[in-house]
Amino acid sequence: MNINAPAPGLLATTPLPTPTKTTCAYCGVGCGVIATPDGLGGAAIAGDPAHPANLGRLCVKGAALGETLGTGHRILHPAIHGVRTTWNRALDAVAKGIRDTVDMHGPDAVAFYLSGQLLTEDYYVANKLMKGFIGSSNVDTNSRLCMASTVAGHRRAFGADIVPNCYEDLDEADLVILTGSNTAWCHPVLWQRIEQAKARRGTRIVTIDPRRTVTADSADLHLPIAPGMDSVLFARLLVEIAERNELDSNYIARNTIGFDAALANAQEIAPSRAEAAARCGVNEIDLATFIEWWLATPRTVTCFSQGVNQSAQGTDKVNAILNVHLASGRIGKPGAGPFSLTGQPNAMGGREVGGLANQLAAHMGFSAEDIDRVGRFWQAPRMARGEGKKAVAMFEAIERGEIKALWVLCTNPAASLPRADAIRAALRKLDFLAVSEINAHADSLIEAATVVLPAAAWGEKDGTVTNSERCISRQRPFLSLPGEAKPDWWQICEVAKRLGHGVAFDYASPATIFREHAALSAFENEGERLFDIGALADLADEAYDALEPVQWPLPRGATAGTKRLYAEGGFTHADGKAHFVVLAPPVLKAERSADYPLLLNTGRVRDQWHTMTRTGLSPRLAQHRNAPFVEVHPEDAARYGLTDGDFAAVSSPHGQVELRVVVTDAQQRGSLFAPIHWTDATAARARVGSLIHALTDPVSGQPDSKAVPVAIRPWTMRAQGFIVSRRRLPMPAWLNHARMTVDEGEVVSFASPRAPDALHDLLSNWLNLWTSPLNQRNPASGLYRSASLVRNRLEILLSTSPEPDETGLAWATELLAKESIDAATRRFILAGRPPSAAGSTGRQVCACFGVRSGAIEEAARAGADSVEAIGKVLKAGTNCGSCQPEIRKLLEGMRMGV
Ligand SMILES: Nc1nc2c(c(=O)[nH]1)N[C@H]1C(S)=C(S)[C@@H](COP(=O)(O)OP(=O)(O)OC[C@H]3O[C@@H](n4cnc5c(=O)[nH]c(N)nc54)[C@H](O)[C@@H]3O)O[C@H]1N2
Ligand SMILES: Nc1nc2c(c(=O)[nH]1)N[C@H]1C(S)=C(S)[C@@H](COP(=O)(O)OP(=O)(O)OC[C@H]3O[C@@H](n4cnc5c(=O)[nH]c(N)nc54)[C@H](O)[C@@H]3O)O[C@H]1N2
Ligand code: SF4
Ligand SMILES: [Mo]
Repeated sequence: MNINAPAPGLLATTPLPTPTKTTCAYCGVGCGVIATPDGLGGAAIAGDPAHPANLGRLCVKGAALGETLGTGHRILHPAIHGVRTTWNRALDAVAKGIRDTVDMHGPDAVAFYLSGQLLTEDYYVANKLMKGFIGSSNVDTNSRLCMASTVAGHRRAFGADIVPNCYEDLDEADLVILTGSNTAWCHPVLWQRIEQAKARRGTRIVTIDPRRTVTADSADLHLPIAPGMDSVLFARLLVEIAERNELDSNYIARNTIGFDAALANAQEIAPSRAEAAARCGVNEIDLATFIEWWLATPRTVTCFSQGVNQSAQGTDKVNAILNVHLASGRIGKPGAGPFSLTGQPNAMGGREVGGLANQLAAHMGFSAEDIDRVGRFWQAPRMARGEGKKAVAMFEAIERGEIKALWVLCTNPAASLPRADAIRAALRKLDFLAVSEINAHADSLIEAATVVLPAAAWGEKDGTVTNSERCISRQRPFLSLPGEAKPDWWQICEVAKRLGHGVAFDYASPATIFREHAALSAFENEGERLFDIGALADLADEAYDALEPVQWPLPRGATAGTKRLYAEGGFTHADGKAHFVVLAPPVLKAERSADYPLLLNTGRVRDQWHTMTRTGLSPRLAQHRNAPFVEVHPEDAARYGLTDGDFAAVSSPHGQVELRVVVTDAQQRGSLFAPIHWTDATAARARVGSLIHALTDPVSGQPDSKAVPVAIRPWTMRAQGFIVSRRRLPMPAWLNHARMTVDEGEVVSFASPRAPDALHDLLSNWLNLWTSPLNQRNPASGLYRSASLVRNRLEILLSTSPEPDETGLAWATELLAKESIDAATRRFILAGRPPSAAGSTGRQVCACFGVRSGAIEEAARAGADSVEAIGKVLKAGTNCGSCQPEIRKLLEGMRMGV
């Protein structure tokens, strides 16, 4: 790619002619994708059968990547204070913002906030600029909210941030423990591998999660652990491994230190099985089963994710898991090891370059020796001397006015950081804020920005990512850059040049950056640092372009990657040993109180990605869960006067949201669950980040976003309704609403404490529907309809009623596709009723083939009583397979008469 070529026209219509192999934009599984551009700015997407992560599989988000391309939502030009400008002026402004701040307040008044969705090359130059040339370590990343506890846990135990195992171990395990991981929804392709192992070799699955997730539903054993108590469970496991003489004493003696102290500590934490079970809130028999299975199964993999990391004692939770694997020598072996499931596509790459504030670069820290080595390698004039501020502390420093200039790339702290409302206010206090972003509707961060820089998106970006199993893969471009968008690495280098560092940032391409990154990993590295990809330091441009997925370490001279580490010891601590870690007493750091009697747990749904700036563009993905919600246990619902389908206000000392209530016994008593995806761009009063406390883990600095004390109360809505529209509508902020993309436009569902007639009047005014001849008011039934047609096609349809009208909504959405609306249909529009509602009832289960629960139930009643049979009749579940667990659950529910 010639980055200095004049910007192409507005539309990305000059595709490369051939199918391009690249890597999925989403999760840390890092699936290989083959994208075939259609010449119109879109592309057909298929799984890459040759990629070791997925062997051709894709989950529904990956399969729908083609629906998220296009440029309608993109930022196409740089802007200063909201006014379009040239790149030159924009970059000058960023350089000036940084320089002025450094001159007046010193380098620590400047910060970068990065993202695990940046490519390694972007990350490398940002980290180099800040830590070697601006002279501060205030570079942190959203990985602080995601993987920081794992990083800290790995470093405490192993001496380096190493994932010792690989995906093949999931195929080869006999017991897979999934703790704090909703794998079926968040790492679906790994889940498919685990399910296949189950079918092939009878692998048992244990889920440890306070909620009975879809993952837990498909497991052989579910331990519904009390929030935060994981360390008690794993401490008890350690004690029983020792008591039953199942320790790997050879491994412990040869390769570790600190076992006796760790065992004594575990005995203190979990002195008896009964006590451990009680503290964890699990049945003692289930705990016994879990322990027996562990003892009986050498091939055990423990996968962990955010239920472990996002905790006030997250690092201890990680080490509790690592302790038992070390004690039984189950590490780095085929089918056996602890396995951190990474969140973002390149969280690992960011960790490799040292993009966290408490690392320097390439797995080096802030020892005098490391600072000197990196300084010489970079020929850096102004090396940072110590750790910088971790994300939460960084934004607190912004609130206090200590950090005055900030550059945010590829993340949205105004939605995803704890205390999101306060973060918004703090961002407005900055003297200077630059935002590199792709989506023009990315909530309000953009409004606060001094300079907005249009970035290259997936499909245009060019570089590398590393997945959960240390596998480096290429992301290759297959679309040209739209408008004036430019890759993040280019933006950073251009600013560096303007700060006077032209020589150090004179990169012709991502390949040039990658070679330097690889060379740094090998620089004066005699094996002290396992992160060594020296073999890639001399890659020619063509070889970089053609780079096949490869797992590090890959030191100079190596011809093949490394699948597993540490089976024979060789740890990265100076003494070569793994260190058992003594844990602090496990307690809930923020308890329930009279004012805030419940704990809010937050996380993900199957078909959306974070703040929905990509997945929100796909009609297929919008169907699975189409509006924000809060899950409540039936007893809590009764206690707080909540009804399924009605609204509730959820509040903490930091904010309030109003969400639709889902009553379910999958939820634990005393806890709530709400998804993180909806922001002010896609909804109103639903940004759960505004409720989250700033409580962090003392070692990793990772916020606890899984157990936040909150209150809940009914929020009475007298009117409900929807707007079906051909184009994106501005919506009033006072109205509780949620948007979803549909094939020919969007649907906004809404609810309000106002009466239906009053609300309908306000909204028809807002939407200019007064003059339309299509107006129907029916005070007796409370049903109000207004529509406008343009050239006989439906433009906007507004429907207000006392109760939600799912059937009417599904039907109205289909009307958008109609070429013309005939007289009969107009009558139906006004009556608010389709001629027949067959086939379109219930929620969408299979996003690939648009199959709803109603159709599945109908087919099941007609005899299709297995997932396979449903697949045969309706095709549901036969493409990406992501919905198979839900189909199974639906069928089981029917069998049990639920
Ligand atoms: N569909 C989808 N997939 C994604 C993403 C997405 O946005 N959407 N994001 C990606 C990213 S960045 C990440 S980090 C991963 C996250 O992947 P996961 O960690 O699997 O997802 P979460 O839903 O955040 O949380 C996992 C589970 O932890 C449980 N949990 C809460 N508290 C505790 C506890 O104290 N102990 C235990 N054992 N469990 C607890 C929650 O109930 C939840 O079911 O997903 C990645 N994949
Ligand atoms: N309460 C609560 N909070 C959480 C979590 C939780 O479970 N609960 N999870 C945490 C976790 S694990 C994570 S990873 C974070 C995620 O939180 P964020 O990182 O804030 O979420 P994203 O929506 O992924 O933000 C990425 C932004 O970058 C833009 N973008 C996409 N591609 C590019 C690109 O190539 N270049 C540039 N410059 N911009 C791009 C997108 O449009 C989007 O606005 O949320 C964290 N916050
Ligand atoms: S599992 Fe799905 S979201 Fe994750 S990388 Fe693979 S296709 Fe993408
Ligand atoms: Mo994440």
